[in-house]
Amino acid sequence: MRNFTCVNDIGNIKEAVKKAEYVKKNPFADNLLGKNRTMLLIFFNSSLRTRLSTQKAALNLGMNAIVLDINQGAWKLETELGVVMDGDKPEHLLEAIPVMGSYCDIIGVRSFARFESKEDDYSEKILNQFIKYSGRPVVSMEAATRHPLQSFADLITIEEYKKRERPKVVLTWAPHPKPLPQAVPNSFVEWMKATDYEFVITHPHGYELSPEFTNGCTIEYDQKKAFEGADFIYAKNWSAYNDPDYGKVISMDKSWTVDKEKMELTNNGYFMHCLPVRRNMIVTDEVIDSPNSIVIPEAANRVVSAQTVLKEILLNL
Ligand code: AN0
Ligand code: CP
Repeated sequence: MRNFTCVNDIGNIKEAVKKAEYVKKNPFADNLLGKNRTMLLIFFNSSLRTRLSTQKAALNLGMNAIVLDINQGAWKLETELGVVMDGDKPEHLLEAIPVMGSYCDIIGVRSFARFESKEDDYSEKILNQFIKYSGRPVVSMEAATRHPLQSFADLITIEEYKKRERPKVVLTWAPHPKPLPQAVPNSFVEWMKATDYEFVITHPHGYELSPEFTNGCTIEYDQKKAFEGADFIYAKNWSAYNDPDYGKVISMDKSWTVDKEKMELTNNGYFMHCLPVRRNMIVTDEVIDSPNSIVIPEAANRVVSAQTVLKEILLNL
């Protein structure tokens, strides 16, 4: 593996889960692999889990980690090509990226969808510039369309908790006051499609995700019907994908909040969410505080997914 930006980069998914299980059981087995190597983590957006778990993963592999928050202390970066730079941005990505590459061996990048242009977001304009100009392996720490380190951790978590070979997994939209990217659900769909699980997506009309991701998936507009017999409920809000509403909140329908009554329709199912989560919008206190909520072990597995990925990249440097 050189870059890690989507499910295809991980190769065989069953082997990837086995590698992750090994990493989880033996977190310091490769603590010399990253000796004298530096990982640079670049954040264009806020983060708690990704920031900490990816650093922890790098440290477990013996790497040094440097973190840069682009919006706090760095020069504002121009991202458009061919513009006259007479505005408020003193530096262009075209210089900044290779300079950052010269200081490290692996680059992690977090750059969310900006919702200014669907085409720019869905062509992964920023992430691809890092791949093109940094000269280094690039790891997506949530880009415009995907969050693969999260999805890999989600898969590892489902494999740990599943009680039957082919569990029923349901991705449900839930309400949220601010527009959020489609990256987490897109990515989750992509990883679930790579398994042999029974997988169902449920959301209100108008919240259809890009067919590039959901092609071939079962979509059920009746949330309660979707929940019936589910082993895992994966809740997430996302903003509209379809034009003319791209990037907008078109409904905050609280009847979609995950509550106890709906969880009772499931097969004693587990509740999952990538976090951060807004309580009593996405999910009631009662559900997230219940023994069936596995959001904390899910977040803990972010170290495991990151370490498994970084180890593969280091082995191929
Ligand atoms: C982000 C999102 O929905 O993509 C990050 C989730 C990991 N969430 C927020 O911005 C609240
Ligand atoms: N789940 C996740 O990526 O969380 P952060 O945004 O806090 O990194």
